[in-house]
Amino acid sequence: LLPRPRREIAPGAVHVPDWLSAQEQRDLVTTCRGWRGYRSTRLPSGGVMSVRTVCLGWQWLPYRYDRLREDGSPVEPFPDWLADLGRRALADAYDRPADDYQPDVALVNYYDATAKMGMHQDKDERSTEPVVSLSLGDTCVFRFGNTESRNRPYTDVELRSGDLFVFGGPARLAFHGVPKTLPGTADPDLGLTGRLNLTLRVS
Ligand code: AKG
Repeated sequence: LLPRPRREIAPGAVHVPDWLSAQEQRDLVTTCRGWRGYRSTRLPSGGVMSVRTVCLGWQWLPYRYDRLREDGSPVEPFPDWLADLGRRALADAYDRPADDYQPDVALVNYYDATAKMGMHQDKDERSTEPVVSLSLGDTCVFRFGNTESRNRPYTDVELRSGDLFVFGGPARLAFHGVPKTLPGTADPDLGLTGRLNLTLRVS
C-alpha cells in the first residue's frame, strides 16, 4: 500500500496521514481510557451532542471555557507531555519550529458507531493559535469547509487512526464537522471500538 501523502486541504489546513505510530496510538488510547467523566454535552439550543467528551485543562461549556465542570468537579489537568506532542505535531504539519505553541486545553471526543458532529467553527478560544487534531480508532469522514458558512465549498477528508490534522492561520475559523464515522474500520489490535479525537487548543 502506498503511504498517503501529506496534503494541504486549504491554506493553513494540513492533513498528515499516519502521524502516530501504532505503539503511540495504543498508548494514547490507554491514556484516554484513564480520563474520567466522558459525557454528552447539552447545548443551549436544547440539543444534546452525540459525541461523549472529556476536557483537559479547561472545561468547554457551550460556548465558553470554565475552570470547573458542570457538576462543579475539577477539570482533568492538561499534561505537559500532551503540550510537547502538540508542538511536535504543529512543527511537522507546518514544517517549521513550533516551540512557542502552548496548548492548554484539549477536547477528547468519543464517537460510537452512530455519533457525528455538525458543521461548526471553533471560536470559543480567545487565542488565534492553530488547532491540532489527532484521530484514533475508526476512520471518519471529516468535512473541512470555509470561514463564511457551513455550506459548500468544503472538502471531505478520511481521517484514519493515527492521522494528524492541523488548522490555523486563514483556516483557523473554517467550519468543520464529522458527518459520519465508518464503524468497524479500526485495527482490532488497537482495542478501541469506535473513534476518539483529541483537539489541542490554546484557550
Ligand atoms: C471539534 O472538536 O471541534 C471537532 O470538530 C472534532 C473533529 C473530529 O472529531 O475529528
